[in-house]
Amino acid sequence: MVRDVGGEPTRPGFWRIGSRVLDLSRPCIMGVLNVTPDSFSDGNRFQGVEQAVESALLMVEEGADIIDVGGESTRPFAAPVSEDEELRRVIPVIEQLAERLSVPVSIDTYKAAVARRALAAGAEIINDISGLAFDPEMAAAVAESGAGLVLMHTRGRPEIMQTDIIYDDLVAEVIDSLRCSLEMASGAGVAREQIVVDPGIGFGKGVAGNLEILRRLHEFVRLDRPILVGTSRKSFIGSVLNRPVEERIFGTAATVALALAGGASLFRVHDVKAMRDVADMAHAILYSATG
Ligand code: PT1
Repeated sequence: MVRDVGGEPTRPGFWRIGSRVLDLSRPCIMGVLNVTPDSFSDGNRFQGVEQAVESALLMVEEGADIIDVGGESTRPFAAPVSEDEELRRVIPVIEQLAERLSVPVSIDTYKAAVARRALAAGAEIINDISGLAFDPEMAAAVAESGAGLVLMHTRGRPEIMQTDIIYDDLVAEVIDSLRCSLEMASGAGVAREQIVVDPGIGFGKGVAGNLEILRRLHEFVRLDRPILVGTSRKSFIGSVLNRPVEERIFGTAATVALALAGGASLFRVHDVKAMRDVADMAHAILYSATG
């Protein structure tokens, strides 16, 4: 069911991903699968692939609708990895997941060459944290494949994005920048139905900025695309609650429930089982038929 929230435009109810259509009338959970060397216990690359696949299968069992595979950390101050190393990390995992999962696989990359190889290996969604800004080939790679596309806002690359977190009007600037990314996508021939937008929580924003985006999330509904948010275990939650990363699950739950109330349809999370329930419960309160 889709209905108006506080007089805002009706939320888009689906997402076209290649030959599939994802139903967004219920909350969509994107499970995070990091395939960086620190994510898995020591051992050879084959063991790493097996562990990654097992953890993806578990997330699907727990209610994930999408598995997001990332081979390069984009958290603040993270150093970039080479294209070859990123490919060595993600391609064997994507090949296995495409074979063994029924849900779509997404590739978290801003490099067009990685995106192309991931799509050939069976990925169906490109999650570009730069909103098409870092690689001029990316828009074409998406257009020619028909893949789903996540356009996220960041200000600058992960190494430097926290060095300038001052904005005149943060929400207006992030919305303008996403509008510009949407235009780049359209210009390259990507259909609007292929695209979801993401304000980029923790990317070139301070604690107050992240909170403001979540408080004013309903304003992003004006972009007329489904909204994805990635708040899971992030440092702004740690700052508010004074909790280390392994104790941010309840803080994350609050962000998921309130982002859903603000119009978000998709949630990129680590704790799939918990956030599946949080999102479904918040959704029932807001959208189930009245008794
Ligand atoms: C996100 C996201 C992402 N986040 C999308 N993709 C990360 N579409 C990776 C911290 O402050 O929100 N949306 N891919 C992870 N990035 C961060 C950023 C991790 C900040 C941690 C922090 O702790």
